Amino acid sequence: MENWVDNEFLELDLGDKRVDNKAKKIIDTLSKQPGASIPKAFNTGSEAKSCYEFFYNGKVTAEKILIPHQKATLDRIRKESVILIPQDTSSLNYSSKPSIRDLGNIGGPKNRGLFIHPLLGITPTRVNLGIIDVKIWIREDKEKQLTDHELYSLPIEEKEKFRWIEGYKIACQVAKECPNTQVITITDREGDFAELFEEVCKAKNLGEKSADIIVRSYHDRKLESSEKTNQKSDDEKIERKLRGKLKQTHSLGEIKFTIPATQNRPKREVTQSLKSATVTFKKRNTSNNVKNKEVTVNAVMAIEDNLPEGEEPLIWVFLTTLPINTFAEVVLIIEYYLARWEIEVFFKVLKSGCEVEDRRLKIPESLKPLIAIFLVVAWRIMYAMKLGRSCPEMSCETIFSASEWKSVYKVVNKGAKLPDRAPILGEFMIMVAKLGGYLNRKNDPPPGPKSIWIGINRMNDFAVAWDTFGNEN
Ligand SMILES: [Mn+2]
Repeated sequence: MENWVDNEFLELDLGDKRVDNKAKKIIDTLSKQPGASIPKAFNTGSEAKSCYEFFYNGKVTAEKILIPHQKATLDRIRKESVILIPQDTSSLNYSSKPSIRDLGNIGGPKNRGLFIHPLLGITPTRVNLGIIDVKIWIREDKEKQLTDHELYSLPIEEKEKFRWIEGYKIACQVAKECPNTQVITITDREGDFAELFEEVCKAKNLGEKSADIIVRSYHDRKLESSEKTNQKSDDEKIERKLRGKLKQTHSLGEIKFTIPATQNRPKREVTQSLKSATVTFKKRNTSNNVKNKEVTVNAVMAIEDNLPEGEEPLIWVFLTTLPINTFAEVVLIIEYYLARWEIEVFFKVLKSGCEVEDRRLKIPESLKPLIAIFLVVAWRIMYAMKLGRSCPEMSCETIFSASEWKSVYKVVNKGAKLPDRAPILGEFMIMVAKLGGYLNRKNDPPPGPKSIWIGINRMNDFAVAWDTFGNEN
């Protein structure tokens, strides 16, 4: 593969072939130097100017840029038997760029910026296959004028948290378009609200292929009681809440792991018992005529026993549509939830690696397509990094061009003769990471995204030099 951009953006359609080609050149250039400013990433002033014109022309949107990548992502997902779709919100802070107009509040009195809510496709072995969808929005200032009660009374479609429901619906769409793939969307505690579970139960009752879900629980919800008795003992009252009910179920087995030391506590060995139950939420009291639907879901608890004196027990609770009958099934739910971490890595690559908050296009309509490009660039960095680990035997030429691998090989190996064949990806990613400061000592963990994105930036300079000054074997 000489150039990944041509493949990934094969079906790009911005309404004019010349604009499409310009877009691909811009994506290619920015992906080679993810952290560089536009003037620095382009060789000449006129190229940089042409890049700005592209973003200011008013016809390029984030949606149109992402369509071909989303299609390519779905093609990658179709080959998997299970795909995890973490969704999460992050704010992009442009408070230090007063030249950007029309941004919105992002929390905190003076912070201005916008929000992104991406859905990623992650394999259970944690390879990021791409961006399934992203919502980019600016919080309207009128929201600040609503009272808390008015905000509470808005229909769910008008609340910002509706994005989680939209995300679930998109995951269901993926499930339909990938008939042989089990689709599981994952949210942190922000996804724990009744309307989302109502939507999930509705989709599950339709009998069509739909997405499964894992939500980290936030509320200790009241439950419908199964038997009606007149007298309530204390035990029954406990059982009517989610956590109480889970605590009273028998343990399916134990998991053990080590949590690292923090400033306030030493590192410790944790043993958690795993418990599970199927629960029905007590019907909500809703204002305005919202119909209250029955919600029955599976719940899982991992609870620490045998605590050292004075320690808070480590408890995780998850709500899910996945089966919870056996120890193995419950362990799998926890493992899937932990893979949600990849979306946090993604935000870090986007902000620290691509420096997306340092961009200063003057209007959001121009900033959004640039953000869309960096979403794909950030994915690309994670994809290359993880492919190096999960497919180490694959030739690095499937990802990198000849001038890229040859120049890096020469630099890292201090001018050694080039091999006849391109190195395998696992070895090559170590070379790229070494350019980014990775030391590769015996007990070092595998290289992380930071050494990879710095390495990719440097690799670009070497590849340009390779093409410019010629080379001898
Ligand atoms: Mn979150």
